[in-house]
Amino acid sequence: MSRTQIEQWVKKAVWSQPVSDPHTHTCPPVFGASPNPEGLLLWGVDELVTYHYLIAEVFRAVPATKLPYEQYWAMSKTEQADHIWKHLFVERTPIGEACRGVLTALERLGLDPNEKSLTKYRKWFAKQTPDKYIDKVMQIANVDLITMTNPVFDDQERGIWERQPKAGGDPRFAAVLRIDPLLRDWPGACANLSSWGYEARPDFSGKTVDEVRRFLVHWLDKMRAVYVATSLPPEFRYPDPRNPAGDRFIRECLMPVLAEKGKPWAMMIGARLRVNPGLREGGDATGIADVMSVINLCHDFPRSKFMVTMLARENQHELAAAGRKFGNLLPFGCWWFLNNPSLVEEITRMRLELLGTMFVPQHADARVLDQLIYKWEHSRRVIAKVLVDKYVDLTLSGYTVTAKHVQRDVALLLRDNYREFLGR
Ligand code: FIX
Ligand code: ZN
Repeated sequence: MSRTQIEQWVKKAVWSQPVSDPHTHTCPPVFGASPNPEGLLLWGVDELVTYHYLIAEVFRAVPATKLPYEQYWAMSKTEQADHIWKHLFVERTPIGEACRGVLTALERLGLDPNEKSLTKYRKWFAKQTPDKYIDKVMQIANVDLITMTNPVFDDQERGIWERQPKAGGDPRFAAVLRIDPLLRDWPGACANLSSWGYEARPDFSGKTVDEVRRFLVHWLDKMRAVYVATSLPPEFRYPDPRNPAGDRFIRECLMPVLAEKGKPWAMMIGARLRVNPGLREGGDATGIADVMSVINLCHDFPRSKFMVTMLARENQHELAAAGRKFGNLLPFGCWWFLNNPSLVEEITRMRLELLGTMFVPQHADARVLDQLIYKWEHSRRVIAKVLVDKYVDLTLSGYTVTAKHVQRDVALLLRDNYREFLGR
């Protein structure tokens, strides 16, 4: 079995396999679409170029001492995009991953990524319509399912679900009940719940447990959510004697509801929010979190399912090792600051060696629809490279690798492991 033959099989399998994307921040046009400032569907070149990763980067090129944050935020979206294009794509080489991604997306859409201004791109995008453009992006990216992030505590998001009966009806998308405040700000979350007619009290008195469960069930059913997700700080611990309310919420509300519904909890651990508030969504940082807390949850709730992605590179090996101990733990994706070729390669290679094909290597985490094109192009390239090496290693042990093995494995990694874990 030659390396060249294996490379051909892997290339064919990885690029032809439709991906079911486990985590994005995009949504169908019924949620409103840019350039409507109220629109939750972000798409097109001005959104691509003003991605919060690039906002953070442009403030390295033109520091806030020269261009105060508020002055940037007072600019129009077009002016912001022109500013970023000038400083990161024209006056500097767009060699970073977030810049390179924009170029890949433009190029795969049939546009020349070497323009010195955004004018031509804007003319092209002005001819697109959101709904058809979603199909185009999914076709280019070869994505067959886009999993959303639906933060129910966000007034705009909740309002759409309450006003739009069709909010969850687009078969291209799957909803996710995102409930961060319940674990990041329990008292505030209880105040919200009370204002929505749920008798929830921070001290768990009265009918709090039943009412929080009722809230979770209501929104899981309304959204037909495929899982519940939370972003958690590096300090998250389970159990946590310093946060008895968090422990009680997990034990008495979240776990029973998810067990009843047979749905996973996606824990996204390690995001330290707004370390630089001036950057707004781009102002978050990463921190080393506690894998033992994940182990405790997998051990204490053996019938529950935990999808876990962690933000610190330092947590990845321990998380993969924990995955060897618990079949109800599914490591997924190379999240955020890890979604760079060098780290995707390191993490995917390690996961294949520790977990075989029993994990989910990537999620796009796209905030702008068009990013699906580059996030999956760049990830497929790295996943293919690692798979070739591992199959060659296998042949050196005398195993006969076939095209069928490769196709089956790639389907597991890019679609079936995720869908099976959801029970779909
Ligand atoms: O919590 C999350 O889902 C994070 O992915 C986002 O909050 C973050 O801003 C992001 O989009 C990172 O890529
Ligand atoms: Zn995300």
